[in-house]
Amino acid sequence: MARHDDPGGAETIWLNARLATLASSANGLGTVDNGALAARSGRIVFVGPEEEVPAAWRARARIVDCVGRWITPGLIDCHTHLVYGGDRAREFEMRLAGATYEEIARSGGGILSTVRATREASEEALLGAALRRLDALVAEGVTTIEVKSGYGLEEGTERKSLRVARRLAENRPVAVRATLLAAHALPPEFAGDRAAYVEAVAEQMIPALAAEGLVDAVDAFCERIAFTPAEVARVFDAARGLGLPVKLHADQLSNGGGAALAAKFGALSADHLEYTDDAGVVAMAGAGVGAVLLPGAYYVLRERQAPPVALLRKHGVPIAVATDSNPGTSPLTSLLLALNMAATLFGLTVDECLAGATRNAAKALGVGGETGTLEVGKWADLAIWDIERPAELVYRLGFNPLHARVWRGQ
Ligand code: DI6
Ligand code: FE
Repeated sequence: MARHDDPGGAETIWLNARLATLASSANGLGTVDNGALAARSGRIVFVGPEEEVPAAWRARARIVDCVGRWITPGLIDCHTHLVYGGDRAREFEMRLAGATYEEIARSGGGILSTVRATREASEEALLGAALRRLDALVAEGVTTIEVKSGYGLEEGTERKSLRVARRLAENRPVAVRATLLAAHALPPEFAGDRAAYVEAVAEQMIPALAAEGLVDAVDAFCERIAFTPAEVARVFDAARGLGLPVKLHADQLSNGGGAALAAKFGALSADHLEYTDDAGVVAMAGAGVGAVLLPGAYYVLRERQAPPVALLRKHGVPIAVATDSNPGTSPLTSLLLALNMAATLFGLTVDECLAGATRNAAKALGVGGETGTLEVGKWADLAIWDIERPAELVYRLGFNPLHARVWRGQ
């Protein structure tokens, strides 16, 4: 178990805790029954059995008695579209009346209706709406979140959305990874000229927004109703040329070869994957691409084909779970509910769900060296839970057992 004989000691020590470290070297959740965790300067400096905490540290640190509560890594929601204008409640009613998601999208609703609302909204209005959604996630112990643009589809609104993503981190104690998803849908101005939009994304938007420091990764939606593999490849070439990592909405509604495409570009993750086949999973495994499962969208769209969990396990692909929080297919702001859905609808185990919202989610964002497990050297991002056993985090619906959240040791 990780110990640390650092003479610098600790600022805060959490004692009398049960730990689920999620360390990859450990089995299962990496549990420690009579555990303690210590932090200094926002980093974990000790994690392990309580009796191994250096006595000299205890004398000087702030002590928090956890009274037997469980500590997990702070949760990570590694796939959200949190910044958008308006809502799609009317479309929800249309789908209840029988319209399909693809029909609504093809008739100018869907993503494009949110694009109109997002273009019209002020930056302040977008920030205010996104903060309300973020607060729901933070209240469940989320300490890192990914936020995609993709409801602007022109440079100004993509910039506005990414700026809001950055400002979320200034307004709340949470780490935000901002992802440019300009290749989310074809904007109406380019309806007759797909190639010109793809060129504008690759040649103008990615370089300009990256130069402004607004882009941590580039994403695309590879689908019949969105972009072809060749179009995505053009976008990814531009991103990789600037040294930006990529990720992909892959094989959500049909098998379009998205998983293999993500593998070809060494993507951080391929997300959704309902229709991914064996060859796609093998390609992901070979290229070290993580899987991000999004059961909220599967549930809302009443999909019938679950992602190939058995294949992902067989080939050792790390599985993450996220909310996909977005106004159309996953108006979900509970990562705990996403975990329950991943277990109930996709058959993930409790251990897989918890790894999926911590260690593997960090990997899917390229921040696995910094957060996602309780290990010495990582950020002291913690969730402290009023539960008797970790399965409670997955099994309940609509109940939040968070006792406290710690971000960077605070
Ligand atoms: N896949 C999704 O499920 C969302 N985006 C995507 O690429 C849907 C976004 C929306 O309908 O607004
Ligand atoms: Fe998405």
